[in-house]
Amino acid sequence: MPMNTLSRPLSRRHLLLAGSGLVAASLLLPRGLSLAHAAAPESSHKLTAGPSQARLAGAEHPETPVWAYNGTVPGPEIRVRQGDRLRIAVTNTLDQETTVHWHGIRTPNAMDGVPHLTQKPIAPGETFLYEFDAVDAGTFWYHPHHHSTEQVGRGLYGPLIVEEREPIQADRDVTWVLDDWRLLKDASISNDFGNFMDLSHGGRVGNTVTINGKVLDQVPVRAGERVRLRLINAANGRLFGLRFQGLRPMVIAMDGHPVEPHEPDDGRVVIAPAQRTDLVIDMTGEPGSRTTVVDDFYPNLAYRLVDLAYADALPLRDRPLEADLRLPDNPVAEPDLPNAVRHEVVLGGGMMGMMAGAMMDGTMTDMRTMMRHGMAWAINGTVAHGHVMDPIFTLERGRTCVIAVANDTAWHHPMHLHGHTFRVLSRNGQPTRFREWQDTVLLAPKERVEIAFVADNPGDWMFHCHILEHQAGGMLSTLRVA
Ligand SMILES: [Cu+2]
Repeated sequence: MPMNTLSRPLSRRHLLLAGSGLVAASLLLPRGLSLAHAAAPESSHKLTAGPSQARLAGAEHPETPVWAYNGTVPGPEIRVRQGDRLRIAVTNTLDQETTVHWHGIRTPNAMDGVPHLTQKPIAPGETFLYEFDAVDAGTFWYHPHHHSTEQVGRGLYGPLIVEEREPIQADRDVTWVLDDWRLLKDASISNDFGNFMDLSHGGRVGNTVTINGKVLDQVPVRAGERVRLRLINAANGRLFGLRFQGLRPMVIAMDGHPVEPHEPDDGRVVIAPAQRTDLVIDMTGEPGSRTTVVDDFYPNLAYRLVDLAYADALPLRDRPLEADLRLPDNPVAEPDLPNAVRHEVVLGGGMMGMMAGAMMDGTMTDMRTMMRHGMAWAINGTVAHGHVMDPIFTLERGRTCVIAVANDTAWHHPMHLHGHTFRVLSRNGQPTRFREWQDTVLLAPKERVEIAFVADNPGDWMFHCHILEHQAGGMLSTLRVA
């Protein structure tokens, strides 16, 4: 006899839900079947993309004309609690079309902000309402997915923080959005976006690095305090390798998702374009002292990013807090590896690569001709033009997929998958230590990486390099979940 679900004995899961109410219940429902419309607290926001001015480089330099959300770089920090329903009205006052992509958030496909693939771009003067549930807690960000090299490069981005229902203990929760800019002598932005040099090499790397839209000399800290520092790399092409001299930062989340708390390899926090890293740092220095944060990702180009300047006040505590650093898991489906379908993705092209040619607009095209058309990269032998294309493969909904990605180029590529969060299983055949959840995985030159995820979010999803010039130069693809 069929049983009414309400008459079933309560499972542990139901008991857990009973304690946390309907909001939590909506988190565990299959995607697309959300009760949250009725139950979740709503969080409404307005973003207006348009021209503005920002004092990026300090008082001794003129203001820089930028494109910004609500007039500021970065745009406003949107901060909600896990399970909230976000309603964000985006108005376009630029003189070109735009969209907004909610990077790392597992939204329904129609809310993913990919022009022509998931929505009609927002025309100048128009408003589009994005609406989705914040299913996962963590550090995310938002940015256009249309003409990204220029729109992101001129300052259109902002942080989106989803707080855990039970956050870890810290004295302060601080966000640093990192970016770099190519500024001319008058502090205006060099308008050589998408030039072929950047596009075929490492992307657009600037000459001015900002934290939250400003070149900073120092940030104030207090001896003895515990800071949760959320790093977001919003740069087009620059990778960061941060050393917090004299301190021992602990990585607690990658791309927003919890990871076994650990010290970064070699004490250096590497963060590629679009990636996020949450750190916990105990400020163990003396009152009145300073310590330096150095970025030495490019070894010959190491520089001082900023100083941490301790207040003269007595230490907040004698020794570091003993509170647990582990964040609660997000409701991401665990990959079923024994029954996974496997696919291979090969990244090719770029300068100093071996690629002879690739399929471009349906025709086999040699590298020289590709370059004449301003294209330089391929995924599985195909150069992508725009966002609408045949998927490189189709996944059955609910099935686990393992993708073996091989970087056949001489360059770094942070590869971003939309709509899903994956585990990074291995690098060059060696299992990863933390099987970290990510939405953007960095591949070093010639590196091979395996990722795994449950294809539980239906739609056509981008899988692309987040060095925005590589994306513009052809390094993007889609995969379909049907
Ligand atoms: Cu790339």
